[in-house]
Amino acid sequence: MAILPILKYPNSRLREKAKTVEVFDERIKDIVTNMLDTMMDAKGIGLAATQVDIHLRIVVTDISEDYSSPIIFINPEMKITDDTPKSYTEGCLSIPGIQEPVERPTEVLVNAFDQEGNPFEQKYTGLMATCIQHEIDHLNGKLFIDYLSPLKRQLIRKQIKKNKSK
Ligand code: GNR
Ligand code: NI
Repeated sequence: MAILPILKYPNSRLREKAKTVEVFDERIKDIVTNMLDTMMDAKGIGLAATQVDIHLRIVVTDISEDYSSPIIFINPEMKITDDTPKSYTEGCLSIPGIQEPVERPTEVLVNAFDQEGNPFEQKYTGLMATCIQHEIDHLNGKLFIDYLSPLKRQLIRKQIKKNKSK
């Protein structure tokens, strides 16, 4: 059990593309446990392995109030089942202090494996649809601020620099 350090923007490792998990062994279970601990410690609703500098296609989420409903996604694949744009104010543990609205498809169908290597398929709407799209983006080296206008991104970069120096 361990709390792992979370990479912070603009660390270039957040831009790496994570690799497919090929073998479901104890090492993967350990990573999942440590990611759940790290997510809870940071009070997040999701965490991608990329954010803890592990470049494997592993995501953990828990949108419940009391962290009683974790969902583990290994090698997640996503299909958009309703592309109506839905706006949600997003934040990211790798970009602390920044919250901005982002539009994403309303409904997605996700295929993934759990930590035992069992496949599952589930449709998501609402906060969970936003969350899983945000997490799969991390596995592909993409951040929510990439969806904002260049002007807004520049303002955020300046804000982060300013916060760093104080
Ligand atoms: O904790 C998180 N909250 C959140 C809120 C709105 C949209 C997405 C998220 S995910 C974020 C945790 C995180 O950075 N996961 O990568
Ligand atoms: Ni994030």
